Amino acid sequence: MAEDTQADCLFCRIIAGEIPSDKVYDDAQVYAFRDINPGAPTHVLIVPKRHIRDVTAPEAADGALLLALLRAANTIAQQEGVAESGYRLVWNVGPDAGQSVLHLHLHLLGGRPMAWPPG
Ligand code: DGP
Repeated sequence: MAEDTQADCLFCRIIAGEIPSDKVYDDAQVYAFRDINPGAPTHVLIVPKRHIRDVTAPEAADGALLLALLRAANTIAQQEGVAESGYRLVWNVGPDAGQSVLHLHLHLLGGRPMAWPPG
């Protein structure tokens, strides 16, 4: 996956603190904040601090970072009180999925029952 912070990337600017966000988690590799347009009572975006464009070109070297995202998701689910009630982790990829930001991010949604398959 591509690296480096991109000055014109919305999520890179949020991670850098140039654009305000409602932080819910922060560690050396991962930053997470509330989605500006929540689709559920809990809707958190879990983002690698290193700029990675999307999930379409993973490399072996990214394995530890992908694990860090999942570990952060587990921690956030506990923090948000949805670990027991359940939650959904979503990667949107491409136009049909509605992907709008080209900086890898995992959605964590919970706090209400959710239909499957999604609409
Ligand atoms: P996706 O569609 O998977 O690319 O998700 C991008 C999400 O990012 C979308 O649910 C809305 C959210 N979003 C876009 N701009 C901002 C912003 O400036 N702040 C926050 N907190 N979320 C944003």
